[in-house]
Amino acid sequence: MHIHRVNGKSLRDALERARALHGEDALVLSHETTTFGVTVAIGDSPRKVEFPTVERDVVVRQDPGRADVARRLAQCGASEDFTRWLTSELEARDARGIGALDVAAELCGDRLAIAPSPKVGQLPCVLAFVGPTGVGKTTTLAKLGSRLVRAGRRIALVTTDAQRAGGIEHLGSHAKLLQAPFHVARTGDELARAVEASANADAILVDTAGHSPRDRELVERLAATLESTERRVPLTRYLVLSATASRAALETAAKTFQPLGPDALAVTKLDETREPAAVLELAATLPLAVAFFCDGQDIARDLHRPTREQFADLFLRGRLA
Ligand SMILES: Nc1nc2c(ncn2[C@@H]2O[C@H](COP(=O)(O)OP(=O)(O)O)[C@@H](O)[C@H]2O)c(=O)[nH]1
Ligand SMILES: [Mg+2]
Repeated sequence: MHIHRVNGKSLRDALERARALHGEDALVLSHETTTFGVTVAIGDSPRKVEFPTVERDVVVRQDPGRADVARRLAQCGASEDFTRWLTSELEARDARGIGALDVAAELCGDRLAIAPSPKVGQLPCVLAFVGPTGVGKTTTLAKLGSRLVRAGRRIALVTTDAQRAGGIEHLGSHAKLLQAPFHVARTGDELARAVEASANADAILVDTAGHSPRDRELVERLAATLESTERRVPLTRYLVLSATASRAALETAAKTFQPLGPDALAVTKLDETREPAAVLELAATLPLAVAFFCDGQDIARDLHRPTREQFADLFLRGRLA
């Protein structure tokens, strides 16, 4: 693409001269006010672009760099509020042209709070995974278990998901693969006993049954169970949410599991969507830091500690780089 600069007394004047000189297909890249008037930067582009008029086109006001950011946000399913916030921040920073994307990435990255790594210390720490059904609680637990084992940690696995058919077997099969002790805890007392029996483990990973928003009672019971465990040993509650869930479902889940007092978020299924903005925006607004990003079913590979760059990539490219 060739870039040409065209001057005019005003923006309208510069645009009209640019159109006369370079035709209807020319792309307006940026404009700036100088002491002599207005200069517009024009690119010869093979693409057919609508030539913006001064009165109506946001592209002129925003510049193509900002328009590109807005288009990327729309593609990843960002809300109007978020898009408005980000583009107004770009405007406030006078970020334009090819620089706009870099500034947008920085602004998105700044919205991520990163939870600390699981504190594996002197006492066995308990790491519990809670959340709606089918979001990937058991899988994420197994991924973290696999990572801890590879780091030379001793782990024990406990499931409280004993009512549902297959709940025990699912975690049990992971325990077998990881060669880790495995306990089933149907009550708070049984969970306490499982924790006591795992005194020589560095980390005790606790799986829970998924709850629907209507299961308030079950959530409260689970909250009480985890609370009684926390009185004995350090406990971290990970709220697991799927990137494929709708904005409404995510908000409901956050509300439903709020009484459990989650400490951090694990975001799963980032490989299954190109529109992860709903879960990202929720992560950016909840007072909860993100502990893990998951992007696949491979237990040994698809668990990542989040970075600001990844968070920005998800907003601006729809996927982990
Ligand atoms: N593509 C993909 N699938 C996942 C991911 N995490 C979990 N799953 C799959 O989602 C399904 C439900 O996972 P599961 O761990 O049983 O969910 P739970 O009901 O919350 O325990 C299984 O088929 C998992 O393999 C992920 O990050 N990406
Ligand atoms: Mg499960």
